[in-house]
Amino acid sequence: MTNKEHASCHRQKLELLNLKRISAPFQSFITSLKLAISDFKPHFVCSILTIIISDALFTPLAAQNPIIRDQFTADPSARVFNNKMYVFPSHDIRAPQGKNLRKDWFCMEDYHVFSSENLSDWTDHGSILSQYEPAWVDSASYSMWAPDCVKRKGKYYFYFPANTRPDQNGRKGFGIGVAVADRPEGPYLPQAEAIRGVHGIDPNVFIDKDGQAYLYWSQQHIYVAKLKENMFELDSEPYIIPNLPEKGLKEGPWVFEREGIYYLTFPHVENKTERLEYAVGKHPMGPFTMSGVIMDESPTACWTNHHSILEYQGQWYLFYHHNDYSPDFDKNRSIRIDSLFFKADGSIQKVRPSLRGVGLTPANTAIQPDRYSALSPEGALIHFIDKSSPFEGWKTQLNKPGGWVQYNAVDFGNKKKQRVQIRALAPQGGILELRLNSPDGPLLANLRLPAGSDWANYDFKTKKTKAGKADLIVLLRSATEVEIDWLRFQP
Ligand code: FUB
Repeated sequence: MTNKEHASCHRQKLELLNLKRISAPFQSFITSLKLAISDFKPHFVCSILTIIISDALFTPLAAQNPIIRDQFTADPSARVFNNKMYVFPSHDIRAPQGKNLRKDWFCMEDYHVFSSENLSDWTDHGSILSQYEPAWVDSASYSMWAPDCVKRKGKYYFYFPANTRPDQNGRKGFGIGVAVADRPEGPYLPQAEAIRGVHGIDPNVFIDKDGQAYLYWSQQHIYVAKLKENMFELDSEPYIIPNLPEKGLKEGPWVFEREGIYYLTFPHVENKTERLEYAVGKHPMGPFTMSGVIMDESPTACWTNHHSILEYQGQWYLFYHHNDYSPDFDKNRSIRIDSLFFKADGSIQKVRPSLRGVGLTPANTAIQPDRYSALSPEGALIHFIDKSSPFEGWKTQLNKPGGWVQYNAVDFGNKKKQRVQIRALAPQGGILELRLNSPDGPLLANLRLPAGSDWANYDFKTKKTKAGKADLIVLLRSATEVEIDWLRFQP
């Protein structure tokens, strides 16, 4: 092996060993490979490494917002268990008739759990717990608010708030209970009683490096207490975390640690609605110092925001919610993901809420331009496909020549995509151009849509344009209006 070959092999080895976005089954393979490196001949190792690097070793992580598209979801507590992303959200529903429930308030009967390996395709594992199961819950209250779940010694502990049954004095209020399972998907068995000494909502559990677990929750203030080894009982008196904003509601604590800094993050109403803020400290119980805003108030006035922050395959993510499918009623929410970045000093860069979501979207999946990253100032609008049936999703309406929509970060791969399919509606026919990176960027395809009074799928040939990884622009060239549901490229 020459020096040059050796250097290149060494570089490949380093790249490989430092790669973080490696799919789960490959992680154990790579560990074995690391062990084997000293035993095998360098040429042999190098060829294996080359094959691995160039092949399907990465799990492409991508998501368009909102991520769950067939039901309302809110208050996302995201966790990585066994190399897979799980989300434990609240499950908003419309208040059922005849139950004496407020029509203008939160209504939650049960919890579902969702999992995904690529952040795009989510499996709904169904209902894991309902208000009818835990003995201590008022089963007519529809108050299964924001939960959390942690893994400890092979068991999964699901923490949830709910209205308690009235006590001997008729007193009710929010308690926090625990249900236990052997798998993240359940079945979960609830404890008969709520955790003693805890009154409030929005439980969050953080397990420190030394194995000590802490329970955080909110009730006007943000509280913390140590949890006993059994994870059901407090091991210290509830403690109100001081030095947080005094004015305005605080709730939804989420604590994590990164490089020795403990981040206490929470929604807080500084002005009119909730924004996500954070404080940092050197210990899970503080003291904490207020450090900034993670996400501003919703521009469309969704009153709550509730979030979680975690790292998955080398990237940090913010899970949060917005009332995407219910613009007129902000108690029916939907969960979203956006990427989160730290500055060199450990402070968190503000996250701008997006429809586009995260990651590189593979060109052969249904790209929804209505989950855009930019729109032309005129001639481009987003609407529900059918306002009376929001879960059918949205459409992009291009109604002025030159109007465009940009959907960033599409992965067209190494080989040219020969064809593009589009689902569109063009009552008078119309011409669209697909361009790369900007409205006057390289032309990828010219789509001449025939007149049609209904939605239809059309198939076109693409130009010989090299695309690679690029932003996709869909531009209206004709004077006639075109509506677009999705488009997808094919080899
Ligand atoms: O989902 C009900 C409540 O709204 C949560 O418990 C709060 O954090 C807020 O998101």
